[in-house]
Amino acid sequence: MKDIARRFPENPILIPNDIKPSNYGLKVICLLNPGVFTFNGKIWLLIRVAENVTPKDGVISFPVLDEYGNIDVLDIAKDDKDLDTSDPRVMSYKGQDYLTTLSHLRLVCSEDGIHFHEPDNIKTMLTGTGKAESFGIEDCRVSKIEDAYYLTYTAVSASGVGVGLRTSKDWINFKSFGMIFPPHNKDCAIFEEKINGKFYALHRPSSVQLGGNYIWIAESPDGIHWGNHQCIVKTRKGQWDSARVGAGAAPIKTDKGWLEIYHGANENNRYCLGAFLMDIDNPYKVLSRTVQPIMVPTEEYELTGFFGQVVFTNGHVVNGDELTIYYGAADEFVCGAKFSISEILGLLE
Ligand code: MAN
Repeated sequence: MKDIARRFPENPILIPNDIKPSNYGLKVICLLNPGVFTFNGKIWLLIRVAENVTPKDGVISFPVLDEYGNIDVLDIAKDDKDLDTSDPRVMSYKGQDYLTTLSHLRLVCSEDGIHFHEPDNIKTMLTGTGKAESFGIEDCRVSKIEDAYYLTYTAVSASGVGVGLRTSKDWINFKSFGMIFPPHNKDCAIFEEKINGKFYALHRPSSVQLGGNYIWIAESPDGIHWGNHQCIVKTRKGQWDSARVGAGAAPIKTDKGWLEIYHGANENNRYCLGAFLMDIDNPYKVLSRTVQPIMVPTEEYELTGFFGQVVFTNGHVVNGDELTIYYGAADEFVCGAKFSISEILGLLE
């Protein structure tokens, strides 16, 4: 299978040990799926930090935020017959699903795009707040529209998985707009330009019965209230993206149209990346899509980890023809890879 990614030789560029836990008694289990943006002449990652309490013998601990933002821990014996441990990411106990880690978002910055550090003079941690985020916040896309950054992230709680929105102009003050796409929904990326005066966003509602895990598009007068939802990209039977598809970061403006890098997974939960192209004036119209993936998990750090066989991106930097994606590998490490945009455009069919 053709893989056209040029991976950083330094990969993984961040591993769980590189980041201090958010609180005493917690352990960073995974660093993954960073949102990416440029600000003050630097490249920034808004990383998903997934934590748990220090492991205890014989039990699995589920950390959850209470209404004051404090962490409550539910301990369940590993051999409890009501506990289903088949997925290391989410487990069900007596009919209720719990996440095995609690995620928050952390800012790191870099001068060269390879070596990242936590700055000391700004607020670097964004945590779940309120009932809809009690199981944490994850996989943030950062879109810069005019002078504001729009943060769209997965908000998780016992009531479901939806998309939360916060905005900031200076990364010190944040405005929260609550949940903009209710459950079940994730993978929301807002276009970085208005088209004919309207905001556009890709998002991924899911249906367990009729329908599936497909990419949808919506429009909005203000970036907060969304309507005219339409399904534009579906899973493909028997292919690498047969089980679910979801948008990566904000679409890239090219002279051929809006180019979107997306993830697709098959029935074996192998996550690869592909691309599709939307019409420049009417992004509801998909012009073409790659048949083969443009990136496949092949390296040791992509094949083995918290959840193996995963490359997942929700952030990138564009510099002329060069696209640098940052991605989560095996749901545990942060990595980088470069692509040529014209090469990706050449693979669209
Ligand atoms: C899936 C995985 C997890 C994530 C949950 C909730 O199970 O992507 O990593 O925590 O969904 O979003």
